[in-house]
Amino acid sequence: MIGRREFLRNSLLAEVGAIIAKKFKPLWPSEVAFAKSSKQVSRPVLISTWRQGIAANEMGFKVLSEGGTALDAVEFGVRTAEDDPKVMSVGYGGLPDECGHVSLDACIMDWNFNAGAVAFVQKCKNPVSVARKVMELTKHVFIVGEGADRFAKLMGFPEVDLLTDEARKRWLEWKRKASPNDNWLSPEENHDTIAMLALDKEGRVAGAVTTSGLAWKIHGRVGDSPIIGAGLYVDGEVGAAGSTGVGEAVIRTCGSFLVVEYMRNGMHPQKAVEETLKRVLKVNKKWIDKDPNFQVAFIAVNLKGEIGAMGLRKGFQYALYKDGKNQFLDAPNLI
Ligand code: SD4
Repeated sequence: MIGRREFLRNSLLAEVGAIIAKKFKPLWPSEVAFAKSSKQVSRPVLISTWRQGIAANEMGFKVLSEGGTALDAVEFGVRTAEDDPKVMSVGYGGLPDECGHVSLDACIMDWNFNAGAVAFVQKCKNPVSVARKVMELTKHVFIVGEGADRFAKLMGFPEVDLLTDEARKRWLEWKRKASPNDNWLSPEENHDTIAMLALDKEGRVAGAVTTSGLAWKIHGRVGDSPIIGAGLYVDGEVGAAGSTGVGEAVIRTCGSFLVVEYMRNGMHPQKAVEETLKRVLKVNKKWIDKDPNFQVAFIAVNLKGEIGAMGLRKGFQYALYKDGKNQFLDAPNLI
């Protein structure tokens, strides 16, 4: 008998196969030139935030092995977290806002500046795939709220109640304990957003981010995760970056865009994430100093397959698939 996880994985893979068959596009001439000219590279590379990144990378690697692109790899990689109710900051089973409503944010971007995003999705458990539909089937980049749910329904995504019994129980506990001094955040409940970057064998780079956002947030709040330039940025000539942590701090600094710009100017991805975190610290110092749990972290990859990963504070972990190994690693911290 096959287990639930295996079943989910198999059905995802069947869907991936169908999508790859339909959507696979040949490389642009410049991409072919790049693929031929770069010898000192390690590809493919998959890098994802937090523990659920392991399953995401595994799925991403399967997708690549079956002929998918970096874009397919990140979409179907992060869907493993969206579908898993035990991951309580992403997708189905995510923790709700202060009113007990779960709302999801996601975005996706490819190596040709195509991008799609959705925010405040309340009825669909795979916002990353809705974001890809926005990117591929509309003239827009970002659709939010009721409009995003309506668009998802039109695209054939089933309507789902995203609040699980476990998430509701946690919300009721939080409400019982909430005090006027509560900063509404707690470290365990807010560090599960998945950002995933992929560099495929051919040198195409892509990224995706998906989250239920900060637990107990004000109804209607949207963080950095679905914002192109903040939670994610991809430039096919340079590389990609994605973030996790307190989204407000990342929005204030256009964090992922800044990482990519530093890489464009010649920085190694590790140096680029470090310099960006220094900027995050400078800009957000008054909030960071007050809260010992205030965390922001970035991951990055360049076209050579070099990677960067760092947290503002100790504790950021990520999954890295490189040179045939999928490893769960501790990232260094800035402060
Ligand atoms: C947000 N950046 O909504 C997200 C939360 C997060 O790990 O990343 N948690 O602000």
